Amino acid sequence: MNQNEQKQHAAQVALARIQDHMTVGLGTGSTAAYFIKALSKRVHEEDWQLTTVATSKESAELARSLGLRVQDIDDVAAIDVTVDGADEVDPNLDGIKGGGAALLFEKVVALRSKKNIWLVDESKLSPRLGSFLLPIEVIEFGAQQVYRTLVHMNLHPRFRMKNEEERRYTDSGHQIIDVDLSQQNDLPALARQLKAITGVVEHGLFLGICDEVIIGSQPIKTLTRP
Ligand code: ABF
Repeated sequence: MNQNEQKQHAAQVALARIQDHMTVGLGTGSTAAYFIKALSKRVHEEDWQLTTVATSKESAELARSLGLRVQDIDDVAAIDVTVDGADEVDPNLDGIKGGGAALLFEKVVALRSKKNIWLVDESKLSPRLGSFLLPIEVIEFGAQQVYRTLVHMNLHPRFRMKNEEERRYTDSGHQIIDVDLSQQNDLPALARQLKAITGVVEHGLFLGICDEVIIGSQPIKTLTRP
């Protein structure tokens, strides 16, 4: 199976985790998009009464275009399960997210969800996080100062660019700085150091958050948090 087939396969399997009347968090990225499409088909087939909370404008627009009910996170009592993609996952179900520049809303939704499921193709699996650059979301004011701090932390930062001239902005109007954590040995400590930098809003280290990874291989493989 190629990557897209694996993503679609994982999305289909994830449907088994969804029931009528649930509130479902919708991730961002191509794998999450496959899930949103599969979910909308199931909702219409079964006439489910189901609410969703999106992690980006992109996912909200896709879900609404497919007839799913999308509510603001502050308008739902709880989120039963959130289904999202990831950029890199290790055997402990820790991961790096934010390749799609949606890490802030993804982490807000994930931390308010009773269960978090990530859908991946086999290319996302790593014995140790660091193959994928770590995205850090920073406010625009003083972004260059944060960049300099990250240089001094030996993280080899680079601004996420939309094109040759323009920087990429998030749904919140923030910027993204991607850093290399391959030389870092204590990721929980790094996560704390990054959050302590004034101007850093959030980072893409999702540690101890994911409950189940569905790998869209044939046959399907799942990893669950012990
Ligand atoms: C999203 O899933 C992002 O955090 C991450 O970048 C993306 C993975 O993208 P894709 O599913 O397109 O491979 O949650």
